[in-house]
Amino acid sequence: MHDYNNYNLEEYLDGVKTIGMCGHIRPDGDCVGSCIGLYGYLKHHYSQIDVDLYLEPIPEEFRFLKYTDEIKNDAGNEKEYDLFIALDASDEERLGDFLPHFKNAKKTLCIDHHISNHSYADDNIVFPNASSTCEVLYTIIDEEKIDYDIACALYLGIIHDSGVFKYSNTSELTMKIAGRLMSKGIPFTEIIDRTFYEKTYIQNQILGRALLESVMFYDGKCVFSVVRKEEFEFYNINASDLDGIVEQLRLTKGVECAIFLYETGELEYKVSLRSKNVLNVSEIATYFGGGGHVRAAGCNMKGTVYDVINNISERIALQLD
Ligand SMILES: [Mn+2]
Repeated sequence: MHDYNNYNLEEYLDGVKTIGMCGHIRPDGDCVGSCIGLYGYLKHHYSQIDVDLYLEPIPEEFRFLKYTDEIKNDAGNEKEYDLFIALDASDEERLGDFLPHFKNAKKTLCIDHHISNHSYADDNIVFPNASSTCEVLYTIIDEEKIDYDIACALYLGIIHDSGVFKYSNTSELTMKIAGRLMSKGIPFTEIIDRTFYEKTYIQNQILGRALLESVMFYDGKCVFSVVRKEEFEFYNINASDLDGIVEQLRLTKGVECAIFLYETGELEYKVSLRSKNVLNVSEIATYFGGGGHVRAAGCNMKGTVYDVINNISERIALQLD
């Protein structure tokens, strides 16, 4: 079933006594799923190895996963791990506070699926065609050793990064793996509803507002919306409450590219880009110092909203015209 790689995690664990691991800053479903999946796998089947998992605080809805209360939110003292594993992080900077542990380690391994990943670790298992890091992880571990808890974590990551199996990164293999994970008896309906679709009342309100104030441009081929600092304060929300807005914008009929910005500082924005069929948004995000996937990418940009949209539009025009 592992038709795209021959890697085996086992090979990297030879003689290893201590492992540190982490995902990227602002952990999402695939980041948490892959980290918890691998952590559980190592804890369960390699009990002779000391493993520390570092992550920034994770969204509440992922806390049902086993082992989430063992996550270390603080980098703590300097340590020298035999092996440090970075998951779902396209570059070193995305390791945030935990980068020193990565740099200090005797050996490093990166497991990822971002097309913009430039192989920054000693060993890199990076498959841009995989739906998710969880999918890549599944293919390098021993299928029989995946228990219920690990299956829940991997399934969660796959559904989040594939948009519940609808994004173009979803393959036959993705579905086969999901099927195998389902065979472990996981509550898949609940995982999808509770972690992917469910929104709080406030999240629905901010989504509604972002849609109401969205602006179409480029003959209706593009749409953008923005959430400003004042709105963060007014609704008492944080960035994770904005998940799903850009996807709803992308679904607008006739739109090829959706752009969603939220203000992170004075004239500073976090930019999310989504495309439907032709536009390579990873190329655009990378141009502005970010990264991501062909149909979903992001970057940070400075200037007025007008400047930001203008600059992005120029890059879009280069591809579409
Ligand atoms: Mn991912």
